[in-house]
Amino acid sequence: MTQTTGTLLALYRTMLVVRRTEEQLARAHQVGLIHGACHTYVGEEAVATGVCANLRADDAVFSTHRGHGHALAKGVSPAALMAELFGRATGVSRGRGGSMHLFAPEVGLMGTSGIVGPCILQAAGAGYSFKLLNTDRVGVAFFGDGASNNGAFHEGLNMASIWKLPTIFVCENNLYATEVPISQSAGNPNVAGRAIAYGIPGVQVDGNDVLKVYEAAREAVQRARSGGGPTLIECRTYRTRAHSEGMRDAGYRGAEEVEAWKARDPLKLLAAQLPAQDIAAIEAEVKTEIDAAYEFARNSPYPDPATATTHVFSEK
Ligand SMILES: Cc1ncc(C[n+]2csc(CCOP(=O)(O)OP(=O)(O)O)c2C)c(N)n1
Ligand SMILES: [Mg+2]
Repeated sequence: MTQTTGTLLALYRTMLVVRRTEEQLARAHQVGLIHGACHTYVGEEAVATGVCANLRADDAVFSTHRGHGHALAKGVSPAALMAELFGRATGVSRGRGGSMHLFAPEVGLMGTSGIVGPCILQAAGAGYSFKLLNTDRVGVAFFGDGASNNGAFHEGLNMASIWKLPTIFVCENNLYATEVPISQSAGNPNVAGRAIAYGIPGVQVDGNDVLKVYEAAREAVQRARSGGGPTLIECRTYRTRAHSEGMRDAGYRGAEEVEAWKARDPLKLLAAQLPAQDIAAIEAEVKTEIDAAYEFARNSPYPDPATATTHVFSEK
């Protein structure tokens, strides 16, 4: 299906917001503004962008340790994301969560998590709830190739299958779990092919081609909303920075492999199909937005120590 130039430009803009935000976060990590781990999504932007472009704010996304791109594509602002990583009161989780505890129910971001795997079950649970409530909302899990070897994958896909849940399982297969290649960790590295075992549709797409992701997600979302049950989408992609900022990025993959994937950068691939002046205008707009987000985050206050025990328990 051919998409309009407007759709392509909107997809490009979202990918660029994710890219520029991550680059700014990486610099901020280097100068000590971010405490704790910071797993960037550089190179994988097409996945969150292509999937979330098909979602509404009342659809629920459950994410991972590498969740900044999911948060941004689902509607969290770069300013609220950066402030959160800087530990500021204006952050999306009021500065208390950091990179791996981003939570914005108002836009359907139901949490990033440092625990690899449970997001698969949470998305199945959301699908179960949406079905019981008789809505057409969908639950989406983003997870890595590493998570696909976790027990949660089996339980989540099986339950979603037997109960025909409106859940979409998006595996971001970037070929490595930290430094372990999927060829060494999976008896069957064809993740999409495992869908057969659960009796659900499974599709493998080029995860660096945002249009391929967009179209696969569109079909899956339509199926889920209309009562057709879950889908597994495997997106073949690659992270071009280290597993986490500050970690070494050598010894487990070669420079030629990284360069080959950089040549298939998702932004470059889409830009090649769009007018250069439109791309330049989006670049300028996004630069202004990210610069302002950084200033906002850097100048925001830390939470008041007197409030350290608020938001710990539910307050009626
Ligand atoms: C249950 C659990 N086991 C192990 C870890 C340690 N760990 C953190 S990230 C990671 C790799 C995850 O790989 P993958 O799912 O492919 O995601 P990617 O980092 O490639 O995006 C591991 C093993 C963890 N956080 N949680
Ligand atoms: Mg991985």
